[in-house]
Amino acid sequence: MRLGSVMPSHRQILLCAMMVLAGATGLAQAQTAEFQKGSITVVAPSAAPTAPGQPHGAIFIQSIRNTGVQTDQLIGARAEVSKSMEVHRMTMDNNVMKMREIPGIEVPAKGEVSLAKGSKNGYHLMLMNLKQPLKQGDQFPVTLIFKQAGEQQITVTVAPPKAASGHGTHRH
Ligand SMILES: [Cu+2]
Repeated sequence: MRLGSVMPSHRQILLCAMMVLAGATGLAQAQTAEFQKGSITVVAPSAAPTAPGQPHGAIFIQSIRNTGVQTDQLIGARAEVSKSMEVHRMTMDNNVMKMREIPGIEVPAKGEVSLAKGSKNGYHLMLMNLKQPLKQGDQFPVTLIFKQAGEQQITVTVAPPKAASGHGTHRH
């Protein structure tokens, strides 16, 4: 029936328009991005916007889940936007924030680890020597390297990271 075939397409157009609107206002980002490969799922990776001239950028990840029975380890990463990437841990030492490169972050079997901003463990990834500033709303590909699972492609969105608790400015 003619009416029956017209109605759904109108609904599809409306849905499309709503999705475009949501994207334009940033509401689409409210949906949690997940990147799954094998037993590893990377949830909501984001990078903090950087000011012009700021040499390094930080990447935070809400959580990395491991559904496997074997403990894995995030041992490195790379991205086109920076010369190199480092796995970092931030610690508070007499109210002074320090960060250093660490060999890896354990992702427990049947468990998860958080690299969220402000999480107690202080884990994050560092984009060393950015080729250009990171602007809010930009997205860029990153390759994570796991000891067991191998390489995993994710898309990182530049957005002010949701802090679990205030940790002040991120400095080197
Ligand atoms: Cu760092």
